Amino acid sequence: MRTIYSEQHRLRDARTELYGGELVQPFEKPSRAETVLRVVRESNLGEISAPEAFSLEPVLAVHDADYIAFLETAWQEWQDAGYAGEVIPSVWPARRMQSRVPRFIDGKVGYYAMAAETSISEGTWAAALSSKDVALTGAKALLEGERGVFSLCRPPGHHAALDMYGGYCFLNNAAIAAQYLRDQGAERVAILDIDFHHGNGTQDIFYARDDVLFCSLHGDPEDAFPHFLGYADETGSGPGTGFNRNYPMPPGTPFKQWQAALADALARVDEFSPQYLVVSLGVDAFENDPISFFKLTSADFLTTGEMIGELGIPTLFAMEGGYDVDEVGVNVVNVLKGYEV
Ligand code: OKP
Ligand code: ZN
Repeated sequence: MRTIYSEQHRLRDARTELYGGELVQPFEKPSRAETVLRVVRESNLGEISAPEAFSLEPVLAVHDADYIAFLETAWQEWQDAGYAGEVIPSVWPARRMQSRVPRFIDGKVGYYAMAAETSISEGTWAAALSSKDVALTGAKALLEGERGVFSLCRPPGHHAALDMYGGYCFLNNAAIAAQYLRDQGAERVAILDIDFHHGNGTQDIFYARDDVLFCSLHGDPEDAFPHFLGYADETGSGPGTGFNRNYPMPPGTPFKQWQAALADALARVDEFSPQYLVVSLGVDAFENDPISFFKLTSADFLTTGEMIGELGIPTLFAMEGGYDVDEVGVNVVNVLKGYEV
């Protein structure tokens, strides 16, 4: 399987993450992608190629134009305000307040952020742009006839909504790729999100649509980030009713239970008969992940890839989460190797 990778991801190297009331080194850091790339190489998965550059058009097909304009200038506006730290929101349009976009950067940041852990830093926008190029180059390879492609995206994307960033995400790479496949002629595209966290951004973008099926396996929002979306009763709206499926699971969930949810989600995908499948490939469901609470082993990721491969649908794997342990590399490659069996 071909891997698409760009060194530009290194431009996303924030100094701070708000965690437990402290500013810590971010969990979502450059070494994650380097680890995955190393194991891709060592395991001879296939050719590694650089992405081609795409315009903003496929981005604006799923994100709000004013949101994109905000991301482009947020770091500069924060500097112009004279702040010494990285961009962190401190105020939100909470219940019964106005939801118009304020002029000053503090107000804008609060308007466009869905969470506060994700600092916007110098280089973040450039890295986010390159990450979407990695995803789109993978999607294009599927259109050209490849059966499976791995887009080693960083920063990740699945928490980025129509007009919100957070959860380490700025542009929704999987959603951008899925929409691009639609715009290039595919009638139906399915997105399967196996990252430990609910893909609230992807759900948000396609919630009212019946042409993109979204299925997500994740930690129950009662207990896990993003807390305010991802319940099982969120099934879609209007024409999209029935085209959104959430599988929230409790702390300690072992593979057997997770696998049953995966089998159900794959049956939905199969029934939908999409031309393409996009997998939001996070491996933070791993038992030793530092910020998650499922109990998958490295071998379980191989089984996961095999199950996805049995569908026989051309598939784009877009990298999402998976943190701080060496096994991030092996777990990702196991999914991809399992798929290829
Ligand atoms: C991004 B991705 C835990 C706080 C969680 C944000 C997690 C973002 C995950 N105390 N912080 O989906 O892997
Ligand atoms: Zn995650």
